Amino acid sequence: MRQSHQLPLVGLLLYSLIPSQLCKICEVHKENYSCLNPLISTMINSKHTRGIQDANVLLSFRLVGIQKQDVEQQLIQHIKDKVARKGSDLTSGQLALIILALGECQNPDKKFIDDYHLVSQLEKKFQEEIENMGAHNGNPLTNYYQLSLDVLALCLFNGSYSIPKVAELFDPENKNYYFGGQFSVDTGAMAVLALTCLEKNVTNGQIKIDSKDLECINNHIKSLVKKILSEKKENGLIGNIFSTGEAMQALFVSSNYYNESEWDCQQTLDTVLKEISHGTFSIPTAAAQIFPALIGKTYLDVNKDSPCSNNFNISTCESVTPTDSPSNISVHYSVKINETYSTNVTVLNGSFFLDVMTEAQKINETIFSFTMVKTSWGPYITSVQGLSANSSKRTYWQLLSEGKPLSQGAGSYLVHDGENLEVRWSKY
Ligand code: CBY
Repeated sequence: MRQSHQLPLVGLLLYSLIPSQLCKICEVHKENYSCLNPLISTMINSKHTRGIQDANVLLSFRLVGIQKQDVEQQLIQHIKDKVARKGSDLTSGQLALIILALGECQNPDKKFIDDYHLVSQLEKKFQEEIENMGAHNGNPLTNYYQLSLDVLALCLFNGSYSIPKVAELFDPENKNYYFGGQFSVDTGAMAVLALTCLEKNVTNGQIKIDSKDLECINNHIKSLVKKILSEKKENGLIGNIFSTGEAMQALFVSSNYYNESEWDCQQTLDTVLKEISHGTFSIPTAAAQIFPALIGKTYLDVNKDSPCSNNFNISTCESVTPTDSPSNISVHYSVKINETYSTNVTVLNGSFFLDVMTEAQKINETIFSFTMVKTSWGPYITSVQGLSANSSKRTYWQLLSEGKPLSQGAGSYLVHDGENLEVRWSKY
């Protein structure tokens, strides 16, 4: 009895031996905020597709302090409608994002979180993820990126969850951090944010935790940070351009786990700014996910009790639409299961991967038929030739060009004349 009472104290003591958070944050200076205008335009002009992207955008608006009443009200309304219409169909991570977005800073939408019992719904969905792992060879219903979002939201909004279970699940060697053997920086970064939230709640006395679990969580963070840093590229990006924002957030909150010499934050920032000027963040979710880190914010700054800020004076810039010459291009398209089925497809210059798939389907409805669902990143291909992706079996349709996996989805990858495109039945 006495001993179990001492355990949390030992944990606290252990934690206090770790050097205090140095908070190494590099950020875009106020006078250069105009470099961020393309991101704001993408988010504002997002035409509000009523998808989960609205939650990503609202969270980003509130976290960085963009107050644009009309846009914000629309986003909030869409999110609320979505919860009311298909609350129980939402995936765990979607619900977690909605809680983070509606609950950030002092606003009247908190009542909605309570009225719809969103936090207890999330507790239930998180539990279902864990149960699915038990029944399906360690595979969650969704993925570890979403499980991390779940833990983060439960941690920030005082939900309940089992800490020893979280410590066990988030072991950095767990296969769910990897897709086809490749460490997923997005996933690792989100896990670092979630685990750091737990760690912070221990230090500020909000939760009590067994010293063994705390040590375990500290070790997980340390090892995940190492894996994230080992995905740093020569130009400073971490993973790829779309994971870099979240990796930056993870590195901001974990600066006592690595040396200053291990990461040149300014170089990363400069490369991201260059990509912004090239129009790389044309998807609202992409813009929303990169933005917080650029002004030194992280998802751990989500705080239901702090006043909402206003940092940006918005001059809505119209987005530039590239002028496409109306010429045709021709590409080679293949579907690979065991056999490979191929065809040549002619599409307009400026077409996306999805347009090629649609054209191929017109050529042969049986061989090239496909289905898709809308996600916050655009269309996700769920089946080809009637063969469906399945999370519990870790199967999916991978998109490739010249034999290399793409880092964009079917709705945003621009195809080129003479290119060899492929959708391949794969395991991750
Ligand atoms: N979000 C999620 O649940 C998604 C989490 C995520 C890690 C996500 C990337 C990162 C993020 N920031 O949102 C993710 N992708 C996952 C988990 C997955 C797997 C989805 C299945 C599951 N169990 O949930 C899976 C199958 C491994 C996967 N991604 C596949 C693909 C390919 C999709 C092809 C198709 N069938 O349509 C594709 C195109 C890779 C390929 N070459 O086949 C792909 N993903 C890409 C490119 C991406 C990036 C999108 C970038 C872009 N500009 O479009 C990504 C940001 C993301 C979305 N995937 Co996945 C990763 C990156 O490049 N940094 C939570 C929810 C609430 O929104």
